[in-house]
Amino acid sequence: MERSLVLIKPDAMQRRLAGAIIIRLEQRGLKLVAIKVLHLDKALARRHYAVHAGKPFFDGLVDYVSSAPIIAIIFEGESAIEVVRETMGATDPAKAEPGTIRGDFGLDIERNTVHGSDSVETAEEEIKLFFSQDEIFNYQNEVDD
Ligand code: IDP
Ligand code: MG
Repeated sequence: MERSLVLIKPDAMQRRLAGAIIIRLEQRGLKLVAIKVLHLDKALARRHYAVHAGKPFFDGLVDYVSSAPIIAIIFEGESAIEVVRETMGATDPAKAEPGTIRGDFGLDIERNTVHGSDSVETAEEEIKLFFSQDEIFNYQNEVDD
């Protein structure tokens, strides 16, 4: 079973889209196993996006994701990483398919509403940045059977 770290980014929180986004991911069959509201400080924002350090958009991205509270969620399920990425759509909302979260709600390539892990390895690292073990829940959904 895979896990993906999802962030509901400041632009979505500002527009009260958190519920609409969570519903879409639950409806794909993903199980919510951890969730919290937090205000990222710049140090954590830089660590989370470390792979983009040095790119022209890095400083702006760090300012944006630390500008207001966000929600961090762990979704679990079969192929959770791919399912989340498909449901989010392309990075640039203008290129994302209609019906995807970013296609429907994204504002621009930076303020694109959600984050989802891009591989099993990055998911593990990202989950450790945001959650301790006792904040992550193991439980069965009856529909799983
Ligand atoms: P992803 O979120 O689809 O994995 P990445 O390329 O990993 O996309 O970029 C991380 C985040 O950085 C994006 O979600 C977006 O918020 C921001 N970003 C990516 N490319 C640009 C850009 O060209 N200008 C401004 N912000 C960008
Ligand atoms: Mg990425």
